[in-house]
Amino acid sequence: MSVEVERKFVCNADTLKALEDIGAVCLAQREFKDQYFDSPHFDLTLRDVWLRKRKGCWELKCPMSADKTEETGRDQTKVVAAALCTRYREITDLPEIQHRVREELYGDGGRSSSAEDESWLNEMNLRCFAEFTTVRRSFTLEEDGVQVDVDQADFGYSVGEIEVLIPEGGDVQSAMEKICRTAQKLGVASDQRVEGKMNVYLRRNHPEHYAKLLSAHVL
Ligand code: V4E
Repeated sequence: MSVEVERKFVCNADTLKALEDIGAVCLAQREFKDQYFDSPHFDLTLRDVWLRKRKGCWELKCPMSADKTEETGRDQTKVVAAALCTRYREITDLPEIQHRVREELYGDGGRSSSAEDESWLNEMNLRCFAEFTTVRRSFTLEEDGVQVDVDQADFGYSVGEIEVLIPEGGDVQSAMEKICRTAQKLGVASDQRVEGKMNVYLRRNHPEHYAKLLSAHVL
């Protein structure tokens, strides 16, 4: 299991040029469809748990709370950097995903089914509530392990992400510092939190649920 530490930024016409200027190398451009699933009462997303299918593979993102390795103290720069970075555990092993989802919904892990068999979705009353396609350009930077994605979603929203993947229990503080340095080099180090694709999608397509997620401080 890995932890994704990530900061979003606003993309504009200058973003690709700025990436080139700081020596970012384009790894790939690809297109993928995301389908997000939840129960009828949105029990997963209200707990900040995000179940999705991308290119035929299941992925679960669960929040990772700030831990004691993140020593922000009174250093205002670190406090802001920590507030702007999200940290989520990413689970891609299907039996583990099913176990976690069952735990979230029913408080018990239960049995798991095979990858081909999607009856578990019906069993847990999970339905697709969001579906959109993204064109993503991915860049890598010389700085160890920093990836920058520039996303264009098919509902007319574009956003950038600076991300570092670390192993579970890895150094979150150092990941956030790398992200911060990259944001500064790119000229996108605003102290405003930038909305992800899902925020915008939900505000437009599920305004009631969006309002609940805001009230629950998930978004
Ligand atoms: C974690 C999360 C959601 C699930 C989608 O996560 P996101 O990182 O936005 O996905 P994507 O496709 O852009 O990147 P990838 O997974 O390919 O790296 S939807 C909302 N959240 C929570 C969340 C939040 N509270 N604040 C911000 C800025 N982003 C996400």
